[in-house]
Amino acid sequence: MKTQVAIIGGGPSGLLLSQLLHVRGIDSIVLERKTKDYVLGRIRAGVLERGLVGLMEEAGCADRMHAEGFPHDGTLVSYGDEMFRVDFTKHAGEHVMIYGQTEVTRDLYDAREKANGLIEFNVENVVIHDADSDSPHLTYNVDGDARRIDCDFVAGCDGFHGVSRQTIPLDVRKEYEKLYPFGWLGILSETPPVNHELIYANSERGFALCSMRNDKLSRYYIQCSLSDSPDDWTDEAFWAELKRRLPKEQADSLVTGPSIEKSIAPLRSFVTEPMRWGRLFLCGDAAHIVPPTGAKGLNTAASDVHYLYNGLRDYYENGSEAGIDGYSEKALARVWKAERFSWWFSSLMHRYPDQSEFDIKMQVAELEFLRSSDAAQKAMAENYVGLPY
Ligand code: RFL
Ligand code: PHB
Repeated sequence: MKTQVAIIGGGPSGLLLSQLLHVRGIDSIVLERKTKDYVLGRIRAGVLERGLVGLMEEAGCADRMHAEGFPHDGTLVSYGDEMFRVDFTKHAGEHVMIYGQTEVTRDLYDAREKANGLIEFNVENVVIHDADSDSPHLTYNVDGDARRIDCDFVAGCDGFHGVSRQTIPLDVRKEYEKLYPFGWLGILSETPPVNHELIYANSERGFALCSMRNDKLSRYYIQCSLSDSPDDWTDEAFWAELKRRLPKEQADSLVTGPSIEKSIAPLRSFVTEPMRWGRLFLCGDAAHIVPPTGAKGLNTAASDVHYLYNGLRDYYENGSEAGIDGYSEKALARVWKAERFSWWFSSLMHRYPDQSEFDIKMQVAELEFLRSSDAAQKAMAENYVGLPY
């Protein structure tokens, strides 16, 4: 087979890129290791920046998001029984959109199918060949069948555990990583959210987050030990622990119910440089990971897609290589700012095993500064709604 852009990974980055290219008449094929149901079964992001909403609009996939999503103008931050609000509209002139990654992905799959876009599922052994030449190709297997795609460019949208990043030689690639000594235990439950906006809670028992997907579906997280397994946590134990970490008023009004999903995610900050090697371009989690505090993962994947899509457009429409040549530098400049924000917000909100009493005083002082300073709230709001592309 032959295509202009071969895309490895049928997660949100790969599908969004494929659909945006399609709108501009640029042909692509998406290769996905899992099934569509598996990809849609992963419960992940819930907060979308304006930039991602704009890309979904440009891709022609935003109707359901605008009908069913919930714009949020601010968020709540609590510590102990204290709570304050950071107003995004007032401080940054923008809101964020509450709409699950699952729904974004579903809308993109629907659009690709409607356009007869080719997505190969259950692919195995994807290998990228000659990425540093002008004519790269991919080989892979489906049901034991050996296949090949010749292409102009390869987009590595295959997440943290994919093959694309590993294809860049070690003497070219530099990786930066920070691991956090805790994880997030998350549950989804068919209960009304405790509050109409998100609550990020710093408590002496550890971090908690109250989020949602819609007015009947809640998403809650608590900081947990890395050695915990979801099976260690009954629903009752989860709800009891969450209540202990919220201000009393919120704990008292929390509606509990059976969980319909329960999982643990480790927290990691990770960046690989460069994000381009020859005709291979890394996008999204394939190139970087942020801890979820601040909801930057999917949104940073989207900004990569924006830069790559525009670079490829420039190449095919104007014959210019300037956009693709500048891709890695431009994408990384924004990636590092999202890394900083996620690291800062994680450091502010969690309990660390080796934290001293002094460290805890510093967290409280910073939370009180954030509560009382317009300048500090503006800095947080600007980052939370998303820095400009
Ligand atoms: P994905 O979603 O991992 O998709 C990559 C796809 O590539 C496939 N794949 C391969 N296909 C073919 N061949 C191979 N060799 C392959 N190897 C892998 C995989 O099966 C998969 O389908 O990466 P992508 O598209 O870059 O998207 C990134 C986002 O998924 C991620 O950044 C966010 O989910 C992070 N995240 C959040 N981001 C936000 O912006 N806002 C949030 O509120 C937010 N909350 C979260 C999150 C991530 C979480 N977890 C579990 C990590 C909450 C959680 C709990
Ligand atoms: C979510 O709803 O899953 C979510 C929201 C905000 C975050 C992380 C995750 O910072």
